[in-house]
Amino acid sequence: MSTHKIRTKVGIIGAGPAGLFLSELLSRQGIDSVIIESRSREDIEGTIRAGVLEQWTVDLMNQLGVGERMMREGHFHTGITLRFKGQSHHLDMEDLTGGKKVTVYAQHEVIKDLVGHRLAHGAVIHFGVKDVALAGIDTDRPSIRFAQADGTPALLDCDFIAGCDGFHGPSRQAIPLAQRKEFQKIYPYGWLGILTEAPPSHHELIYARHDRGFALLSMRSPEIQRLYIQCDPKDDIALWSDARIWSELHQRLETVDGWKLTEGPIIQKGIIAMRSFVCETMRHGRLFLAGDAAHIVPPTGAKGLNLAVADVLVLSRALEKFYAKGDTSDLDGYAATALARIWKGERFSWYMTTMLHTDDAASPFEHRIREADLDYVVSSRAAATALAENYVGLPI
Ligand code: RFL
Ligand code: PHB
Repeated sequence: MSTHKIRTKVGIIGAGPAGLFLSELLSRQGIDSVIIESRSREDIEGTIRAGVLEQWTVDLMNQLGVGERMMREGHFHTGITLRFKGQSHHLDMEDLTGGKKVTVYAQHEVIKDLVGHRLAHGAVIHFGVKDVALAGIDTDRPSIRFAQADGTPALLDCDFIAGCDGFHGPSRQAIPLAQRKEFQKIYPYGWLGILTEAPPSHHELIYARHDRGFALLSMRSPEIQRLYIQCDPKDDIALWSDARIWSELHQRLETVDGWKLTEGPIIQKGIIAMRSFVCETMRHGRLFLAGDAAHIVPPTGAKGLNLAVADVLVLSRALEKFYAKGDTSDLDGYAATALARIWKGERFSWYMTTMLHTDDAASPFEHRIREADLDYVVSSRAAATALAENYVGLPI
């Protein structure tokens, strides 16, 4: 079978939030790109992941003309509730941050909006590709070999490669191990997440710390709730019957007089492990890593998707400068610029995770410190403001 040869300026590996936003941002500047994605369109548009968008991510979607459905179907909250020691505390993010809101709009809906918009504007996205291999990243003519969905071998020849292929993709692995500077923390917690056909039990998100473990109440629509409970990351989902899940959710969330959790059929459930990870080597020759390919956060701070979009905003501006003026300075500074914000997202996600989860291995002293942290946030405007400005998104 003869090889299908394709030429573009930026070869993007991965059609997650990072890859799709990058392709959209580049097209605005007349910079052509091609996306290759290992999964099918149906698969990426149906995978349940993130829920919370930072204010500037919402603004960016609107600026790019892909925010219309989000503005109609998203949930816009003024704040969040922290629940612990039998009490609820509302953090008014809008008040604390000068008007920024908490937007709940599912990641797969963002993906649908971006894929639809990109394809309607003539973008090339190869879905269902296999055997992706990067070559020549140390040269000024890098390329990506892959097999198209029908098996035809293809060679994508480009000026730059954007590795937007998530934590398990091949891009980061293409950088020699000896040259990668990586940092990692594995947590002893997992999250069991469910979707349930029941109207939201509360009009905003509730983050609950409880002796039995953390619980989070979120939502997807007026008919669907998204709920999470802390579990052992090695737990088998088969051991979690619906009755056991509801029992834990009731115990961890119904700690405030008169508040009731609404139940409904569970339509999806799964367990995820939690890690913090940063590969500071976000650039190697003509390969640039963005999003989960370069860094992972535990989901407690609702940061991962937003960090991915921030990376590609920085990268798109640097590429724009290169194509407009031949100036490589922002490409050279890409990792440093992106990392300054990424580490703050890592810190915040670690802080929220540590403060809200129960850890059997932690000492009684550490437990008291976590409780003091929560008490501080709900009793000091300065502490609440620090949490709020991180939650709604630090400046880019
Ligand atoms: P993605 O979304 O993983 O996309 C990578 C894409 O690359 C494809 N791929 C390949 N393509 C071609 N060739 C290969 N060899 C490939 N290998 C992989 C994959 O199929 C995929 O389509 O990475 P990206 O774009 O960097 O985006 C990152 C976000 O998806 C992630 O950080 C968030 O989902 C994290 N996250 C949250 N982030 C938020 O900002 N707010 C939240 O509220 C939030 N909640 C969450 C979350 C993640 C969760 N899970 C399931 C991990 C809640 C949960 C439960
Ligand atoms: C979600 O709705 O999926 C969600 C909300 C808040 C988080 C994480 C996930 O911190």
